[in-house]
Amino acid sequence: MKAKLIDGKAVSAKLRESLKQEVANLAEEGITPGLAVIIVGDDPASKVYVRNKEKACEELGIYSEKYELPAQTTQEELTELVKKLNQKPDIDGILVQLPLPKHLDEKAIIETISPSKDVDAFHAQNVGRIMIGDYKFLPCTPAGIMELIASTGIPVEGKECVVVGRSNIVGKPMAMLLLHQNGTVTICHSRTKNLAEVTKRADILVVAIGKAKFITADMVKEGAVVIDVGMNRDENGKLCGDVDFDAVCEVAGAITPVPGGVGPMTITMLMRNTITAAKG
Ligand code: L34
Repeated sequence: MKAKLIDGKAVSAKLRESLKQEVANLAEEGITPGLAVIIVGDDPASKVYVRNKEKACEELGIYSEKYELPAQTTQEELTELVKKLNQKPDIDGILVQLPLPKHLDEKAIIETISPSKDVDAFHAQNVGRIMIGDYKFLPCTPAGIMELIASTGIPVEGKECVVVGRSNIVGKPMAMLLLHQNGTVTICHSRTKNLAEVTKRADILVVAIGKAKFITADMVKEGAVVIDVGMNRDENGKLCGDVDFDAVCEVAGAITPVPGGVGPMTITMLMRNTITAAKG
């Protein structure tokens, strides 16, 4: 193996140490950050992610509430719960775990969350703030990826950055954060022509498409930093990313594993955002 492993668990553990200290400092002022997580239905993967969020709260001393709602929950019921949490004084952050069951209007629910408690930074107001570079929260996954890139010591400035995937949750904000750090950014998606040609230009390659082992060694530049946001199961049911890890390791300069890469960082950034929200 040629590539250096970017250890998301280790970077995360280090950041969580300082967040823990921040929570302790807030406690002296009588402030306890509080996070409410809502999960609708029983998608097993979502349950694992939510459980990991709860555990992180416990570890840091953040108060948390979990609302597990049945799959058949109505738009009105979910809206009412979000509105109640918007008013709840001990709750600083509200997170509605996505994806929601098909019959629910995700966009409308997100817009119901008070922007000041929107620790995912998915509300249109927060998205707009990020676009103009005047924000309080960054979306957790892209923010975590910026920390992972920083941990390599490689500056983003002037680099060819290629983001594969254009979701509102990862691809689009990711591109914006790389741009804020003066990267030259290209966003690729399902209609991109000659994808391999574009990805091969990347000094920093971020992949968030949800297709197991989609990025092969021939698509990666020698020495590139490769960030794998994918969370897929391979033919044997084993967790794997969007990048063909074993093969790409022989080409890349640094690479994130799945699991133990982006996932733990997403949760750490959620903790950071909750603390930020609690500070007011
Ligand atoms: N609202 N919905 C909202 N906010 C989010 O930030 C998310 N995301 C994505 C899905 N839906 C969301 C998450 O929380 C993805 N995601 C997430 C969070 C944690 C992990 C993965 C995805 C995680 O803990 N990953 C572990 C492995 C977990 C396992 O064993 O299955 C890891 O080491 O990568």
